[in-house]
Amino acid sequence: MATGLTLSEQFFRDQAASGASGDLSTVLNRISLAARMLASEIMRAGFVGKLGLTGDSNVQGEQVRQLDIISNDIVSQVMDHAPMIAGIGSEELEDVYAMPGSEHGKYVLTIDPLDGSGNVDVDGAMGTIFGIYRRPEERSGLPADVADFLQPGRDLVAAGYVLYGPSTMFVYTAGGSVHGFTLDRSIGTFFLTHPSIRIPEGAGTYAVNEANESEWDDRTRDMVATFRRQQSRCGPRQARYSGALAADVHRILLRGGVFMYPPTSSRPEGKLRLLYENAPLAFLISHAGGAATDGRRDILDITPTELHQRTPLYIGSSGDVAEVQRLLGPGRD
Ligand code: P6P
Repeated sequence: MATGLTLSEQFFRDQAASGASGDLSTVLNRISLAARMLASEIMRAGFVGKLGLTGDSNVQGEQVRQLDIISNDIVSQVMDHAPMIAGIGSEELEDVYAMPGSEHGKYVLTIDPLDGSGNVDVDGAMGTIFGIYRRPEERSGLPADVADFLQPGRDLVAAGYVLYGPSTMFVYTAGGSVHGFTLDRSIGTFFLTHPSIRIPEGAGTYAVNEANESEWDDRTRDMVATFRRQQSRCGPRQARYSGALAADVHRILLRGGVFMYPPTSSRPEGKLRLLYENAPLAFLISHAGGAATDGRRDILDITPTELHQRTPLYIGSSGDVAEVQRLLGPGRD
């Protein structure tokens, strides 16, 4: 059985250090509860026939899997008991879910409840990605709506991800260091296993779906080829790509490197969503010494104009992200 600092104890240390009221700790503990519930669902999905497609598609136009619905329901149910959360912006919901009776909640939650769910029926890694914003003062008392969410990632108060892999990990920052916790399933408790994570420089992997090459512009094609031919200034890189953003970013956070989802001819704004994928991960990685850009701007400086806005994403070691930017050149329209 694991021992050491638990996730809840770390939340309260963060709270004591910042003199916070405890509301944020409560929200983070609720996310941890949802993560443990979802980890259990994922482990049993194969036995209880919860894999596979529902036959519907979501606001993203993507095929919905049973576990996508289950994960979103778990998040909504768990957050129903967190009156400090006024509303949820979820990948699975077209509009903001305004929490009944929580109009005075101090925070709003952005979340991709089960990122990479396409991996579920091949037993691949998946993740939950989340971000917590403070509501604008003037909106307190009103039902949450999209206006609460149109904030740049730099204004996040906390962000992180849960990784459902061979082990279940909870990796987050509340504005300070990035800490990683591993779930001891036997007692349902997350224990600190990766304190104060700093992303390595000059090592690691590059992650990109090279099957999209025919849809990239020339600069993108040449930039990726430079990494592939081991000719970037960053030195030799192995290629690793899992189809689950949280899993690829986790590898890069621990070993260094860069994840890329460039714009394509069919998706000129990129595939990944700013509010509940790119910005929370950019906030986290920046607190581990890394960087994230859309190819022109720091992800953290982009103020969304809509809930499901997409941007290109290049995220990882600062030196690698700078090299991507150099190779893409400044003059991108
Ligand atoms: P592609 C999963 O669908 C996801 O949103 C991310 O988790 C992942 O990084 C990306 O899309 C994979 O997209 O087009 O390479 O299959």
